[in-house]
Parts: sequence; C-alpha cells; structure tokens
Amino acid sequence: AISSERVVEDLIGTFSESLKAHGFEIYPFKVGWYNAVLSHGHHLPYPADTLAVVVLSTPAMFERSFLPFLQNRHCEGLRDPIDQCCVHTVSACVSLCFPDQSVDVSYDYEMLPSRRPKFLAQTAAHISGAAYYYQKSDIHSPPWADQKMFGVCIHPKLGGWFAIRALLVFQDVRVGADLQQKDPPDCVRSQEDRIDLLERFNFRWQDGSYRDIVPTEERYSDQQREYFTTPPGQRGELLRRWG
Ligand code: GSH
Repeated sequence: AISSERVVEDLIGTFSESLKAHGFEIYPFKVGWYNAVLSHGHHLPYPADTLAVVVLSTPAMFERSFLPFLQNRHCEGLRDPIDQCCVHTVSACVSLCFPDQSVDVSYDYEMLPSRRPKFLAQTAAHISGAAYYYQKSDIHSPPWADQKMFGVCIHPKLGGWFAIRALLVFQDVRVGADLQQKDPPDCVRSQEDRIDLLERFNFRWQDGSYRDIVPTEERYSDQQREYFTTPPGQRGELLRRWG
C-alpha cells in the first residue's frame, strides 16, 4: 500500500512549492491531532482523520508577495493590506492547485460569531510540527505568580521571524492511521531560556528580541521591520514615502 505520507505529499507538494515561491510555508496535520488538545468549544467540526494544513508567512513574504501586491493596487485607502495580501496569495494558490477539491480556508484574523478566533493558530503550528508553542505551563516553577503570560511559537529555522496566517481543511480528504504526528522541534530547551523567552515576548514584545531566541536562517529586512513596528494607522504614510 502507498503510505499516507506519500498520499499527502502527492496532494500538497505542488501547492507547497507555489506558496513557498511567495514566501509561505505549509505543514499538514490531521484534524484529530488538533482537536485532541483542545476543549470541545474549540474543535474543528470535521472528522478526526480529515486532512488540514497550517500556513505560515516567512520573512520572504514581504518582498515576494506584499510589496508586489501593493504595486498592483492603489494602496490609498486599502484596509488591512497584510491580511488582504495573504488572502489574495493563499486563495490564488488554492484555486490553482485544487480546482476540484472542497477546501475550507480560515485566516488568523477571522472571528466566529461567538467572537472566538476561527482557529487557534499557535496550537495548529505546534501540533503540525511547524513551531513549538511555549507556554507558562512549559515552565516548572514560573516566577510570575498569578500573572497572565501569553505563550509564543518558536520555529526551528526562523525563530520568531514568521507569522501564522491560515488554516486549510480538505473536507473530502481522509488520511490513513499510518500518518505519523511529528513533535515540533523543542529549540528552547532550558528553563532559564524559556523564562527569558516569555519575558521578552510579554514585557518587551515591541523590541522583537524574542524572535532571536534561537539562531535563525532568515529574518525580516530592515524595511519589513520598519513596516511592522509602525502602528497600522501610520503605515499608509510609510507606504507613500516608499512610493
Ligand atoms: N490588519 C493589518 C493588515 O492587514 O495590514 C495589520 C496586520 C499585521 O500587522 N499583522 C501582524 C503581523 O503580521 C500580526 S499577525 N506581524 C508580523 C509579525 O509579527 O511577525
């Protein structure tokens, strides 16, 4: 029999290549892996063996997709240009690669009527093996008492220089039991480093230093950093200046 690994690779290989050319990465998983770690209210409403993928933007997204996307439009008055660029790119690749499949696409910024996010992006990144989701619960004696600390995903090659953009569910594709779930690389292993990571992310998020908690192969260009550190309301001005 052909392995499920092969079946998945044959189905999504070309899609993965075309998104990669635009600065995105994808990681496949089974809906059951995601649902297994969440309470019922957060479950994705599909059978456990349904194929899904999580889509990340890498540093190259900005130069390969975003700047060209802006050039083809009047950016004047364009709302949520980053989100729109992700929708534009992901949906174009989905239509091209899966003309005959039912693919449900959810984006990270979308909310349900209950005001819950449509999917928990960091959980999807973790269970798919893309990026380890470090949380307060990963620390044995957290030094912050009852303070709420947000968790953060760290990618083995990109550190924190990426974002989780979308989740796709292939409604009609069932994956065999032989598909192995891979743990995400645990690249921030020591307790001290995990504490340092969560403190950087929660207390000094703006300086972006949490993103360099591991050595990275790629990071955001100066232009991209300037864009993301500018408040969204002032980015239109920045784009005009860049002309
Ligand atoms: N909704 C606005 C847009 O679509 O232009 C803002 C988008 C935005 O700045 N998103 C952040 C982002 O992409 C949060 S996901 N940051 C990149 C990063 O933090 O790596």
